[in-house]
Amino acid sequence: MDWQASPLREPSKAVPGAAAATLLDAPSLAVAMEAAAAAMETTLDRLLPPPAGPEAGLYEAMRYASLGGGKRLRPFLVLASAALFSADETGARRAGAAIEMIHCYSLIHDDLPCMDDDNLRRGRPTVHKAFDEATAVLAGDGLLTLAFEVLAAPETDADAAIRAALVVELARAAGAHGMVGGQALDLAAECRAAPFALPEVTRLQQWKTGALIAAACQMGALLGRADETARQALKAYGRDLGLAFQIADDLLDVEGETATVGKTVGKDAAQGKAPFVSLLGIEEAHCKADALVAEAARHLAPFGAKARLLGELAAFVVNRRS
Ligand code: GRG
Repeated sequence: MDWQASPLREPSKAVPGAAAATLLDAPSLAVAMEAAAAAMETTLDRLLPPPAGPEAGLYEAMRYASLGGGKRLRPFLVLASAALFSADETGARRAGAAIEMIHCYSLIHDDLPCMDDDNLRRGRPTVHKAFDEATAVLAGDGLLTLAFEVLAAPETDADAAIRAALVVELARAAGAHGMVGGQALDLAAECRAAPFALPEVTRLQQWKTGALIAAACQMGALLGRADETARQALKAYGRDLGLAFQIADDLLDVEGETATVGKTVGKDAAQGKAPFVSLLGIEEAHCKADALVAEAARHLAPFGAKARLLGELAAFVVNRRS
């Protein structure tokens, strides 16, 4: 197909390290996140199939779900982690786009009537509302598989062993012992008479949302050929960040407003979800999220000033309003 011939096969034109240094030099986290989001929009636009042919509805739905919205948190983590090691920016963008595709697929499927049955996502009708259920399922499937095609292409990294490691990292984080497993635990929790206790809830959330966030940091480290010590430090940072993110998400469901958050709030709490808030209470949940942010920042110490943005991102994640 033509669209594959160019975006997926295009040779890297980036000067290794050049743009990566620009991201770390951004005057503020907001500027850096905006730049990363703009880069991601362009990369996703080029990697996603243009709507054409009798199957155009599928491609439109994949593009609708992936373009023009979201904080692009996971790609930002790939780009900022890769930049710590001055990794080639083209590879980091492609890896960032791949993880965002997985994230967008999970949102499409999570919103389906057989899962959370939501009408609003990123301030717009969910994919099954804007299209139909079958198209939404297929759009999620299409994004899931395209993500791995992008990672496995030589343009992502010249070294096949690195590409294979990226594929394994993302597959583990997204699969049955990661995001999909976490979603299954979430569904199982709904059918139980007794609610999950804190250790079970923590494992559920580490799998459901934490795994992908941690994988984003690891993918940056892989692209940057980070040594074991640096990889472990980023792993610990990603783990704490992922959990802090989920606690903040629970708090947003209780404290946020639908118009700002861009999805229906209050629903989880009404259904006995928002588990961290249910188990800890609002005040304790805030304290736990703040403690995790401080811990996440401590793991970045070996990287010095270069990790400033990642430290600020942890604080952003718990203070965000959407
Ligand atoms: C259905 C396979 C499958 C998995 C679903 C991650 C997940 C598992 C569902 C997402 C549902 C959800 C709202 C989870 C809470 C945490 C979360 C992932 C919030 C959305 O992530 P943000 O805030 O969203 O990064 P944006 O829109 O900014 O990208």
